[in-house]
Amino acid sequence: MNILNYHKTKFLKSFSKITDIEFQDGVEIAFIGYSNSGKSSAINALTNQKKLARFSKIPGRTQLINFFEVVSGFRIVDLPGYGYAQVPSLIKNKLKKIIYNYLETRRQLKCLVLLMDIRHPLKLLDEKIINVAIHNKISILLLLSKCDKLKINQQKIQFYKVCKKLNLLKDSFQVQLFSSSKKIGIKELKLNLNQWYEKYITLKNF
Ligand SMILES: Nc1nc2c(ncn2[C@@H]2O[C@H](COP(=O)(O)OP(=O)(O)OP(=O)(O)O)[C@@H](O)[C@H]2O)c(=O)[nH]1
Ligand SMILES: [Mg+2]
Repeated sequence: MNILNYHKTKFLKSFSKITDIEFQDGVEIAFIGYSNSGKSSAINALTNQKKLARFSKIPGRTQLINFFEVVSGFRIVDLPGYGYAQVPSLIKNKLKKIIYNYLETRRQLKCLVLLMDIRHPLKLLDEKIINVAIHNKISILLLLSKCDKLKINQQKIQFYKVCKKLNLLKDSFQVQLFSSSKKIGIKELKLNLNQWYEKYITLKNF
């Protein structure tokens, strides 16, 4: 297996409009989820860099589509979060449009890493995103984020609850526990990303 050095990931550029994105070759994996679910922190944990993706206690921190390059032709994308009540509705609608536009039109997007706070998984907008991804044939990995906030037995209960609910969607998803602050699930995340990368390299899909 081709081992990727995630710690060598570099920031490329940010865009506010899909049509402005200048990267055409290669494939992308995007981190998506409710605002404050821990997307930017997860990218920092994955790459073992403290400030690669900007994170914040204030929800709505990420308002652009941020591109990072793991290796030539393989990018990680940090998307703005959706659905936070305290973000003004004008901005919320703008962000929503950017996210859906990106999901529906970006042919380089092959996989989504969907982060859901383990205490509130599969909320309405998460289910909508899952359906859009299924419709557009984008693979999904679900991370139950901030799992350090729950005791181990509670983590298991949440994990099985999510798996059971997902079974009803009759599609196969991978689900894993994740914590950026306690470094839980990072090895598994890397393995999953490696597999996707290998798959697209082998298919010479770009
Ligand atoms: N306890 C705990 N807190 C976390 C974890 N990951 C992120 N946080 C905290 O959650 C808050 C939001 O993290 P971000 O990474 O900025 O979240 P985001 O999903 O990128 O947010 P937006 O950019 O607003 O969409 C920050 O205060 C982080 O420190 C985690 O694994 N455990
Ligand atoms: Mg963010």
